[in-house]
Amino acid sequence: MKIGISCYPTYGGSGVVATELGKNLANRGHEVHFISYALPYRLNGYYDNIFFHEVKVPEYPLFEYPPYALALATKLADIAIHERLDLIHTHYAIPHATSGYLAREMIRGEHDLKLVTTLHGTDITLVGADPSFLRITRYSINSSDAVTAVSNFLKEETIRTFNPTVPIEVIYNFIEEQVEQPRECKVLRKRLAAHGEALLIHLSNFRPVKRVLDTLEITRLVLPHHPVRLVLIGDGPERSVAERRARELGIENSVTFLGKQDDVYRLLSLGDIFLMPSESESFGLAALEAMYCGLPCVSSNAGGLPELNIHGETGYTAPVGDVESMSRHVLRILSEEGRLEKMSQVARNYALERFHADKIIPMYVDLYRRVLGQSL
Ligand code: GMT
Repeated sequence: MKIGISCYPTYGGSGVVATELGKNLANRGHEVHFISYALPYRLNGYYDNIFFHEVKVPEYPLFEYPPYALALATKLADIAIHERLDLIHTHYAIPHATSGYLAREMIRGEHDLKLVTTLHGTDITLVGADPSFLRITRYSINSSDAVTAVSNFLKEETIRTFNPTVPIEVIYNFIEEQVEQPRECKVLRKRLAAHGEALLIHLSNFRPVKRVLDTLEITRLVLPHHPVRLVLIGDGPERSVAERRARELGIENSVTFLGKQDDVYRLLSLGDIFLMPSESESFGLAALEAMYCGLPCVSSNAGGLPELNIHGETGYTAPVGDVESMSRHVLRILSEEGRLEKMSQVARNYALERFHADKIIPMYVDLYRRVLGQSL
């Protein structure tokens, strides 16, 4: 198949999923065209069967708000015709699904193009539900030839908020096995945890919804009972707030801010426990990647997280903001004989058994074939 993929190219779960999906499809012999305003950040290097098309929005003094959605729609239509694309798979409804819809309609009669939309989270729970976008998000969902959501939670939220007229299929996010095996980076671990302390890891885009400050509170509560270091990976609006809060709490010497990093699997593999105290999370891709690296996850029970982090097995969940319970869970994992090792193994096995790319990617391929009317 010839597949166009439109996504956000920046650090963020939806772009990561779209990029890994494209790489995987290309490996399976499909031709993949990424269409976005910049090269997706995990698309580093040369890949057979993958092509990138940059969307440019011309500058014009009248454009206080550059119309990216229109430039994207035009580019999608052009690429669909020139490359004879079978379908476009848009990730994150706003504006990608709308641009995909416009592209399909623009070339109707000239080229038959299908539109698949994957909903990722805040496009439904936050931005799409805003009155400024609600109607067009619903319209774009209903106009897609197929729609998927990354968790049951997100499917239910979509139905509740948009009452769509089309079915929403759940296709979970996935992990790709890495060449470098987890837990191989002993030297780097020694540098981060020079005194042999346990490493708590958090990875996010530091938006308020991630509740990064809770990771500091958890660390403060754990420190008197067990030596730990909190390693924060990523950057975003709450980074400087978190740096200040670490100093206010007097735990700055036990916290390391690494900023944005490319090699997240390597860094995750150094850790002992992953913290994800999010306010809202449709899935929690970073938690899945951490589980694959063998880290039990202490998370909130928001959104789709309990579909991934099984309380008492792959880690623990607690209500949003309940940092006392989360710190107790961290201590339990670190203090009880053999618990860290056991949970680490269960977390990794669960990630591999349930969310392995080899299991999930064929679901997308089947969906594409159904949409195209091809026999499976
Ligand atoms: O969580 C973010 O801030 C990024 C956002 C995105 O769209 O890039 O992530 C959403 O999609 C990810 C991939 O499907 C999910 O793993 C995240 O849970 C989801 N974020 C939220 O629902 C807040």
